[in-house]
Amino acid sequence: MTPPPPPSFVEGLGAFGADLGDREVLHVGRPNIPDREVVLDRIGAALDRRWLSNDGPAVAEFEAAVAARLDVGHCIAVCSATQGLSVAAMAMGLKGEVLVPAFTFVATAHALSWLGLQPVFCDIDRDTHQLDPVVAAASITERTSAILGVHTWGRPSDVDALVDLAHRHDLDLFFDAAPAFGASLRGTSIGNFGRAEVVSFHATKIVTSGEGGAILTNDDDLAVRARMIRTFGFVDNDRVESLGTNAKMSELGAALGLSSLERYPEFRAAAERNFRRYETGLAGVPGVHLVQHPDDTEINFHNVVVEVDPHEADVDRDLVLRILTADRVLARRYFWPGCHRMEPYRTQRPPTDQEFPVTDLVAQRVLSLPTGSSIAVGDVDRVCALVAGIVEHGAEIRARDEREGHG
Ligand code: T4K
Repeated sequence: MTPPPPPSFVEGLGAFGADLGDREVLHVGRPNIPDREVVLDRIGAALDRRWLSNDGPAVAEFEAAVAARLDVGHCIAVCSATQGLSVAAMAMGLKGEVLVPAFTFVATAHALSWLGLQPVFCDIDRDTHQLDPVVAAASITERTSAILGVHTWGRPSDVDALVDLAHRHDLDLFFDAAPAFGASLRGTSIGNFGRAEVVSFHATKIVTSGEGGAILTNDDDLAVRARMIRTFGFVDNDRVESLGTNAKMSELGAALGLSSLERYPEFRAAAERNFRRYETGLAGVPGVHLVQHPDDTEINFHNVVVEVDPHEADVDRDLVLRILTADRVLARRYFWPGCHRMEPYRTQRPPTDQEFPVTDLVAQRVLSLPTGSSIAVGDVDRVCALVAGIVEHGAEIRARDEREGHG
């Protein structure tokens, strides 16, 4: 008896009912896990000390280690980058409107709104996906107090143009550097631009404290105010000198963060290895373009993002996403549909179809792919083969998708 022919590429897809067996689920944000013994030793030491928060030694050590690695004057560890952005904005005394890119994680805008500041969304640059300084310049009003640039995808934003713009209009400038730990521009590390920058140490970031972040600044006064606001406005045991919040990092978070930081070179190497593998694996796939980084920048390679051009690829991003997801490749369409189209912003100020042409286009096309130290080169090859197959068999997949009522 002749064996049955192997299933075609399309028949072998989970989306069309193929049995995937025990095929592994691939995540975009699987945490990089440092040496377990090292983490547990540090946690054990914190338990032994009976000191779990409030200016403990692990947080102090973590702050010093981050400041040293990034060559920045002050590091103020916080419980999340979102809280860090709010604390930094309050410490800077911002009022009124703050310019931000429409294409960012919604936390960038929420961190401002939480303080009663008005985020004013600006469109982005077509090539870099970063805040477009020309659009930002045109968005300045009498109420504008600051620009909040974002180092989207961990790539440094157009720092020079934003510094110049802020200077010319006497505005404050700070950066949401949530995904950009370890990135640099012409040899200067992230953390040293604007009045302050805020990185994230969330579980999905290259260096992690579980939840967490840090305010980085070379401004001594700002650092003092940020520390005070982070801890309810206290300046000593019983003296409150300002409005504040609780944005502290715990000793347990710092224990993980310190252990994670020590492994940064290996985590970065794994991320770069995967990035290069994606680069090769997707090179010949029509309409699938890997987002690169400017030549004068260094990045941590922890974000692998492609644009799917539906005209060249003959399939759109959402169909690629659906097929990948059904095949247990949990890619993500960050930051769809753009902050301007999310609540509460779309109700506060309904956007027209003409205002954010680049954000609207990019938000329809980008896809973040799995990477990190848990993703092996074989996993990257699996994702690349899937993406290539989806594009190659695009017409058949679209037809079948429509027939089965998903299209
Ligand atoms: N500004 C920007 C530009 C940002 O990108 C972010 C955060 C912020 C500000 C705010 O930073 P934080 O306040 O968070 O410090 C994730 C992260 O929660 C968020 O930190 C990140 N950006 C954003 C882009 O992505 P989700 O909603 O995608 O997370 P979730 O739970 O869907 O996880 C993503 C994938 O990772 C899933 O496949 C599950 C997997 N995963 C996740 C966690 C948490 C794991 O395998 N293990 C885990 O522990 O937001």
